[in-house]
Amino acid sequence: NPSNPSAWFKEYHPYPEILSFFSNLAAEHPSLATFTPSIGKTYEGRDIAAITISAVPAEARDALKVKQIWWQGMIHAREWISGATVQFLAHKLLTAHADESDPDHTWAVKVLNESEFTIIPTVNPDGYEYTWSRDRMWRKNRRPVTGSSAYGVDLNRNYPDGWGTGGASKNPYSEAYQGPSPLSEPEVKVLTSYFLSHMKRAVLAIDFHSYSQLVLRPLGYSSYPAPHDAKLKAVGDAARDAIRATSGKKYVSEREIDLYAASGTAEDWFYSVDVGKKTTEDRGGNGRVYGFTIELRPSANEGGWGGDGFILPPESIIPVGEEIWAAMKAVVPKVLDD
Ligand code: ING
Ligand code: ZN
Repeated sequence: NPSNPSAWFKEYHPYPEILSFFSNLAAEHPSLATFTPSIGKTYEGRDIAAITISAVPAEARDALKVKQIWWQGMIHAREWISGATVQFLAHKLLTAHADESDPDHTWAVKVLNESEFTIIPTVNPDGYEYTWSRDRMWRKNRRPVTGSSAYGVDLNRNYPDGWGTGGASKNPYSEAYQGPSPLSEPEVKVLTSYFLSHMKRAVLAIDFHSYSQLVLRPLGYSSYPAPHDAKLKAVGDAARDAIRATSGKKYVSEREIDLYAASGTAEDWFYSVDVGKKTTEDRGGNGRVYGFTIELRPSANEGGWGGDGFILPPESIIPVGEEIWAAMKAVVPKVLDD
């Protein structure tokens, strides 16, 4: 329950509880938040939800050219901290706005007067539910692959930009299976359609993952330098520095391809450079949506190779939330003022 955050953020929650959390959160802040219980359905028929937050009346946002920011969590089922973090961010944004004694009140008022946040709590609810019921280490969605007894496509390899150009697998059993074709997965189709129709003034989109403590910027599918790399780097470095100043945790800010090549990712789709034409496609009305992937705690060393890093103790939810909130306070004004 959002009105008792210290209890809520003490543990991770199954999908139906996350939906009620966001629904209740919006109900507690009716002048700022709108909860959309379903923007479309997953393979198994679950609803993918969204919450939109702004202090500008909805009907005035177009005329006022209010800039838009997108946060998504849980594209990968086992990365539970990514879901908890977007819950924390949404809750913090609303409570800071509502509470005049909150140290971030002035900041929240200013930012919500100028912009609109859309948050996708759980991109991959089928996979997430599966991590509760069957296999805590599941990553992909749960669609049975035609012509194979394998299940699941890596949704972060199924976006259309650069799809199938390496750093993704054609093997349906692989954890990084790209799917039979770009946008073959209902979840990716729902998310991209919604983004294209509702995010025409987007300036920033962040896909939260775990783990390794990284702030990754485009591109992932090509070493072609992003046309806005200087700006992207400044934004990513600001996130890194804010985290360090808040919790002391070291995150690395780098280009995705310098970590490893990956194609068909959300981050590249948000930014959307057509490498062949070396241009940025108009994805948000202004052609420069800054796309980022943030890999949360623990560090690669702490997480090790056995997958334990995905099992981040719930005591870390609030500290991670606070360091990422600090990162957002650094990053959001940078993209709004650009
Ligand atoms: N890591 C990301 C993955 O999808 C990543 C890393 C992000 C690669 C963005 C490419 C683009 O493989 C995790 N932990 O999922
Ligand atoms: Zn991931």
